[in-house]
Amino acid sequence: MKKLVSTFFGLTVLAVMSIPVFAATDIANYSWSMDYRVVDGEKNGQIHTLRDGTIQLGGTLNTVSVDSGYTPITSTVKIGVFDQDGAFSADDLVGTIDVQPYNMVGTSRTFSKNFGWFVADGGGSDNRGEYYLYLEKTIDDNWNLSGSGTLTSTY
Ligand SMILES: [Ca+2]
Ligand SMILES: [Ca+2]
Repeated sequence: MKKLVSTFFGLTVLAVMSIPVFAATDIANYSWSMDYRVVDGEKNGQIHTLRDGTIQLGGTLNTVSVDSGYTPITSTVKIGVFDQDGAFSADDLVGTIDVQPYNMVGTSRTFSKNFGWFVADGGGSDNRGEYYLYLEKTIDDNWNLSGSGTLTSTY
């Protein structure tokens, strides 16, 4: 019985390990800083072209400094990933993640989220999407932030 279990386990490990052989990943690096309430990656020209696939966002969010009048509790940052969709239709939201910065200057926290499989442009022409980050707080809480990380597509 013991032998049967270990054999089965061995086969499972083999199956899992074989997956990366067929997968490739596009990796885009991003960075931003937020002194007010909104950072629009599209406006800032940070557009990342990735193949259609499983889209993942990972990174760190740094608490950089405070301005006078800062709130005791930091406001949550909603980070959205969008796919540009041309001039005549709204960009498509891939997904969002809420991250609350630590309320201490000089600290940083990490985050990651898997948004699942995403097909850009409704399955259009080149099997690629043009992605950007859009970050927003509900108020300017006078905490100044920065962040960096990767946006990846595994296909
Ligand atoms: Ca500020
Ligand atoms: Ca697009």
